[in-house]
Amino acid sequence: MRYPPVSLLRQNNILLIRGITLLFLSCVTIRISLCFSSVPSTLKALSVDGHFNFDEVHHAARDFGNRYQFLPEAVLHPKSVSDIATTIKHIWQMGPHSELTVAARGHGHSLQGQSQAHRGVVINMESLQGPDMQVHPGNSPYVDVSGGELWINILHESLKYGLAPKSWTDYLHLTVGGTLSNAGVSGQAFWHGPQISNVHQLEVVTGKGEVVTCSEKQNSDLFHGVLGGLGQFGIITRARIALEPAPCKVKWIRVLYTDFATFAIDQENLISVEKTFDYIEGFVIINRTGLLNNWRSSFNPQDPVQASQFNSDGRTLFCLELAKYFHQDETDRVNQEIENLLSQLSYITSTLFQSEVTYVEFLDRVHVSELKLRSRGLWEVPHPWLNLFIPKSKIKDFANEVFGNILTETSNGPVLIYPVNKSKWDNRTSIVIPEEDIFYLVAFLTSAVPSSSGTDGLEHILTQNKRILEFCETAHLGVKQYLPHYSAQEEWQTHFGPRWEVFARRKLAYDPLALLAPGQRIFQKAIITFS
Ligand code: ZME
Repeated sequence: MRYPPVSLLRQNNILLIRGITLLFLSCVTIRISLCFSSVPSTLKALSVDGHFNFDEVHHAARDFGNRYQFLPEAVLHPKSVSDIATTIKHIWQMGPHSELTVAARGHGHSLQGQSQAHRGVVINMESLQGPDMQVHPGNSPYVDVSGGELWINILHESLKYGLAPKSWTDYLHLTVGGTLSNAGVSGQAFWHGPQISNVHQLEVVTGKGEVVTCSEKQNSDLFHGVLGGLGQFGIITRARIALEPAPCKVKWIRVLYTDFATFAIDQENLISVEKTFDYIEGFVIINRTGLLNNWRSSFNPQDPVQASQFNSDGRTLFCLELAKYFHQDETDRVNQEIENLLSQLSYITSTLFQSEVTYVEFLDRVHVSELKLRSRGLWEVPHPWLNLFIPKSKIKDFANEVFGNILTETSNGPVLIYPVNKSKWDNRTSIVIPEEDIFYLVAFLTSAVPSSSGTDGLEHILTQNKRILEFCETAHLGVKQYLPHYSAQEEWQTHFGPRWEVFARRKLAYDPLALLAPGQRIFQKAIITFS
């Protein structure tokens, strides 16, 4: 490396801190008030449309991952964007003499405390009201939404106009700001790209408390930085999301393979041709039984005995999952197209399962699993999830080792595996992906379920995750983590590779005190105390 970027950043930080310190030293009264007033009272003095809560803060110390808990000092329930700007500007103006940091919390689905702020301020983004969701029909339709809006609500609102977003996550009870700070990947991503490739404009509150509208044309560096930016450059308060005409119904198809290479060839062909399915995913079946793994019944409750003829003999199976969208009056055409596409695949003939569901039923499918798991107390358990992007050229090596040697028993929760096209990802955004034109998303979505013996299997799952990561490392697979988590800045630099320089420059530009999203553990707020 030509120069150490961390020290560049630290140096710049110190320059900035010096400037601020001079300012404070010249203004004794401000300095005294900052030193001696407690954190809550300075926040209490702020005039906001919503409110701060200093007592009920425990929910904001938890997330879906259920593994890390850091209590914030306060939770802001903002009503307006200016509430967020006022709060951040206040903390920014306190300078490096306070340890206050700020985390935006959407629906709380981070996995390792990314939406938490230890002794800081958590902003409850779902409280943010702002202007109502506004659908704009026309030639290139879009919807303007709050950053705290859930995707499920956007679906229902846009459907009133016969429209819907193009690119999704598997689970829709997540906020717009949350998924756009990561990427937002599901079975549409091979064609439309991730959700961050389907946004026209953002409104962002930076780490200096400035409200900035940004797009490809306007403040484009901030726009690209924030997309996939892990919350490091600003809080997404509004977003303009691309829409398309929505289908009414979906043909939902699953077919099985015993040979991984055959499965992968079919997936790669399907994502590479022009006329193809609207949704392409896949998952691994490792000797499974039990509720979390009961894919057959969740797939088609009307037909509980489907595929029972097929005996896998304890072998690992690979399930290709496909969907084709259509309108009621297009049944003949869609059946013909599906038949054509399926005739080019090499799955085990007796394993074709088809069902027909509404578009909403299809998109909101994971919510069905959620309700089942909740009813059994299996939702609020630790989720030591591991998500990886793996270059196409290495996916066989990965599958052989991981599905052949490391994961030999059933896991609680799905293991997803499907390829996407890099051409649909914008390399100006902050997301880090492998170098190749096609790479796979592999997602180990494991739940640590308490057993009668009192253990929850968490340690075992963490050990397996570690073995998987260590294999990727030693075999030089060129893997990148999705929804990455690291504790040390050196590890983050390795994650970003040549993109670290841009990431660190953007941090200095938009959040120079490192107030935002401290739970990512990429940058640390420098705290200066008087001696
Ligand atoms: C905890 C749980 C996750 C139950 C079902 N899931 C999922 N199922 C299928 N695809 C998913 C998923 N979570 C993310 N993607």
